[in-house]
Amino acid sequence: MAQQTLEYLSQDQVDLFYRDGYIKIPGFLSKDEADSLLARSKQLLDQFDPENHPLTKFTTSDHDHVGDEYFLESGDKIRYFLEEDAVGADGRLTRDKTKAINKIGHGLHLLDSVFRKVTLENEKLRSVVKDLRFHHDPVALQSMVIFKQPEIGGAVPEHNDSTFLYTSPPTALGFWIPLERCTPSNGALSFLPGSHLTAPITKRFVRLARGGTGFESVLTPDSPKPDTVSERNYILELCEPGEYLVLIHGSVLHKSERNTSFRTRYAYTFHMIDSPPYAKYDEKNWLQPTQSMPFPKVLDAPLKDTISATAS
Ligand SMILES: O=C(O)CCC(=O)C(=O)O
Repeated sequence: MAQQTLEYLSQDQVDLFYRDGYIKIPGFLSKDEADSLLARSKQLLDQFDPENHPLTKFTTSDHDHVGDEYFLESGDKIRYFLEEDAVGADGRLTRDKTKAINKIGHGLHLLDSVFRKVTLENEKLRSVVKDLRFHHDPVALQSMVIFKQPEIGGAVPEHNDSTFLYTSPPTALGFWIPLERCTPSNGALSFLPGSHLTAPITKRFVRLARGGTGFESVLTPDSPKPDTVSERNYILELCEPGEYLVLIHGSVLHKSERNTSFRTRYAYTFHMIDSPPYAKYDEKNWLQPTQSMPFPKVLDAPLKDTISATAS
């Protein structure tokens, strides 16, 4: 492929992304933009009405996932998901509502003007997408604020995003923006660099025919052997609010630990996938586009040459 003219990223940044499977882009948001996302996140928390909530819990662990309608139909809505430890045996919140929410999702990028501006109405973001050439014709399919509440903010176990947003071939790409300081004790993200090249997608998160959700194997006899590396040299990425936009390859392994501190750790994240004919997104995925709200395209026109989302 001929060397392209880059609009925002440097060639070193693009190369680093494809080498490590993630990259931190410094200074992507202005302080005002980061502050407005944080302020809007707090407003949304204040608007939460616990009395009219099914008290849904969310976890990315390997156990059967929450599969209720409140979760499954949240793609084109702004819905609130609670920390597991924030609900008592009596089904009532064990703490103030603003300290009980694990995340808000999954249609912020479409429905909320503050998040929409940073996600879909952002020329800089389009330039990053074009420079990366990970997708031909990307769509933004989900967005969320992740809260990591003090003392109870649950760990997000090791995973890759293409397991949860599966296309054939895998094309998920994550965008993650810290809205508050991320420290070793409040659940900063950590990554296994290069794992997108060695750890195949082995399973996908699906809607089950009997209702609810679960995991299904995507291994075939031709699949590369699962990663057998026993030593996991995870890199912990500490950061200040709004300091970075982190781009996360859909196959790179990453995780975050429980928030054991007294401080919150808010982050805004959204994901893109490629669209047909470059990638197939099927009806097994938990998140489904609706007629009134299809997944929005990110670029005005598809890109011709891509480096490839499917390098792993
Ligand atoms: O924000 C976090 O702690 C986890 C985020 C993450 O793993 C993801 O968005 O895939």
